[in-house]
Amino acid sequence: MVLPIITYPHKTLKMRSKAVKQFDHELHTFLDDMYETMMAKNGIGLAAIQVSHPIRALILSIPNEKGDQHKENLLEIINPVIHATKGSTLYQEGCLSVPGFYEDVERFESLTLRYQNRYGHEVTLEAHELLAIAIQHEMDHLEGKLFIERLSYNRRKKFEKEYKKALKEKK
Ligand code: QAP
Ligand code: CO
Repeated sequence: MVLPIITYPHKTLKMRSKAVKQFDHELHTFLDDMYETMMAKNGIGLAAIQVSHPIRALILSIPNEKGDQHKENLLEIINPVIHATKGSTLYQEGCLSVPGFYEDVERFESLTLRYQNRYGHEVTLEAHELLAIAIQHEMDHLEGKLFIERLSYNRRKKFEKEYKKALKEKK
């Protein structure tokens, strides 16, 4: 089932998400719905809060060299904690909850992540490049933070102006 995605400035996006405690059928169905939703909207990452569910779960489907997304490469990341970081990098980010706007954001270049999969099993992951960037973007959602909050004052103003204009034109 494709779920509705909430968009900025929806207040729910500012909520801090709660730890997942039950790795049951209900969670699995929800993760499947998140996947369907992300693919339907042409996303590479989605946090549960973006479909109004304030739990510490996110999914990532990073495209390969050809630009194809394969279900075998789907990551379902629950209760993640970053244990080490290295370097810094700039990448032009977007977000399904901030449609139509893209801007450079500074992130760690690589990181070590510990999380649980859909069965509650502990996983350790070394992430680099786009995967590392996407993890940081999605983990911000768990804290109620959007990438636009990481822009400089001037770029944030540019965003507010462009976004409001786009919202008006949609009506
Ligand atoms: C987060 O973002 C991300 O504005 C995932 O009209 C972004 O999937 C991680 C999207 C950049 C790493 C780098 C955005 C689709 C998708 C839009 C997305 C839009 C349609 C964003
Ligand atoms: Co996002």
